[in-house]
Amino acid sequence: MGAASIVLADPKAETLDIEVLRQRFEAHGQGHVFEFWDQLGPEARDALARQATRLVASLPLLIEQRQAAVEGLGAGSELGPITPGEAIPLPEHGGDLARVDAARRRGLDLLGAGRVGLCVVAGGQGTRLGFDGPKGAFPVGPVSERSLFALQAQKIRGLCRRSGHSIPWYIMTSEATDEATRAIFDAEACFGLAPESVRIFTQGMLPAWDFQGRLILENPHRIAESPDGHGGTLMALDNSGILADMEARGVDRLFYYQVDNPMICLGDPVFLGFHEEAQAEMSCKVIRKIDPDEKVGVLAQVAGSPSVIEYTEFSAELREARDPDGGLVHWAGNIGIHVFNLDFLRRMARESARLLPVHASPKRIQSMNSQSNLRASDGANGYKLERFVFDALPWAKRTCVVEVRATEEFSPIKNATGKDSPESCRTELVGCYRTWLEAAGMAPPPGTNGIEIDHSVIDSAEEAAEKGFANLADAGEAILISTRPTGREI
Ligand code: UD2
Repeated sequence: MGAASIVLADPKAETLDIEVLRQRFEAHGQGHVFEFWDQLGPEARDALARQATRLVASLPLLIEQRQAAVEGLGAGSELGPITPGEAIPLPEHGGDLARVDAARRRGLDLLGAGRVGLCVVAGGQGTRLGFDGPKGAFPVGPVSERSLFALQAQKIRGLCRRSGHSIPWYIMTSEATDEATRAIFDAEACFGLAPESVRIFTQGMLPAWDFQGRLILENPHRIAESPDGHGGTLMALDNSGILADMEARGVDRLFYYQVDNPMICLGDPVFLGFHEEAQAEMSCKVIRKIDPDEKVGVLAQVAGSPSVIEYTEFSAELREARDPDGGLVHWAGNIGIHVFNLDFLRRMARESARLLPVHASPKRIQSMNSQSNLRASDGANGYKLERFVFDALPWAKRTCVVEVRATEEFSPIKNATGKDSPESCRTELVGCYRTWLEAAGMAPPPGTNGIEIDHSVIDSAEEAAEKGFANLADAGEAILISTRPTGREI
């Protein structure tokens, strides 16, 4: 890639002169973004000049990366030799229980030393779910309808109690979700967490392009942009001062996860412990894929390095390949849960614009001439670009991949109905709570159609047993049972 010397524009930099901007955009075939300049008023001119100033330095790199992304669409097999990923297996797949115990102890030590922070990526717009608001506000509690954010905050309160530390929670938003997310955290008083340990920060944006490789004008004074993908976390953590905040707190491990999975084992000590044992810079949790069409990226060795290939970019031939036992050859599904070392985050923050590729997805983008450029096959009029955080994996000096059970840790809310929907997710949550209660000798009464457990009090079957409640009534608000008809099947 010939653009190693490119430095991203400083957002606080002075606005460049319009003639300088015009020349530099024209030099890259993008002069059309100033087509309406003469008709714009002072405010609109200022807005466009500021946006153009922010984008200009990264234009050559983006043009190069966009081209590579478009050429690479659906071309997973051209990445280099692809072999199955290597992971620390679950005990039922040959893993060693004693090693799991040792990892758990190591992870608990890290948590107990206050060295772990949590980062949730919550900048996505949840288009498939069709929810009007940040996905973190989606009501998921099977009885109380508490939100994804509220449920995660309970888990964090439990984690803080067990580790004896106030664990920082970093929440990444995008332009689309920032204001509403901040309002929710204000209204909910940070869900009972210490406000100084909750930090909301915002990811960057990337410009959208038409099929001819031209920037799209959303209106006469704005170039269309969209959130830069969760790969943008790496830059945003630094730009927003979160890395400095981690350092100031003595936090040097970041547990990263996606907002939409209420089954997440937050701050999982076993995962943290395996990461430490491997002296890894970045780690990744995977589940065993059963169905080749499951919408999770695949962890594989690409040209000898651990990498995730997104499901949209993995060829059908590789996706469906089976081993002699009938299992999928590429079985390791990425569930978007990582641990990062602070040093690695610092390195990647500086380099990620160059080192992480962009991925292009055809989309309908608001455009001044969107009607004339619509593609008949899918109604798209251009590409949105994103960077993916898992593309940092090959740049880590050491990595660690750990297999976990989908039934215990993974039930994301993605779609309005069917698989990975609110209904399927609540059903799995209730199933999980029921197991915990039964293991603790507190079987829910007949007719129960909703169970909910306060994770700040009980966060596992073991903890349910340890509490020693004589019966469900003893647990008070910590265990909610519903026998009311809810109109939902659970
Ligand atoms: C993601 C993974 C997929 C698998 C799956 C598991 C990608 C590209 N693919 O698929 O491999 O792990 O999740 O659930 O991630 N987000 C932002 N900013 C953005 C874009 C997304 O914060 O600009 C967040 C979003 O809020 C969510 C997470 O990233 O928490 C994943 O985004 P998604 O739900 O669009 O990803 P999906 O389901 O295509």
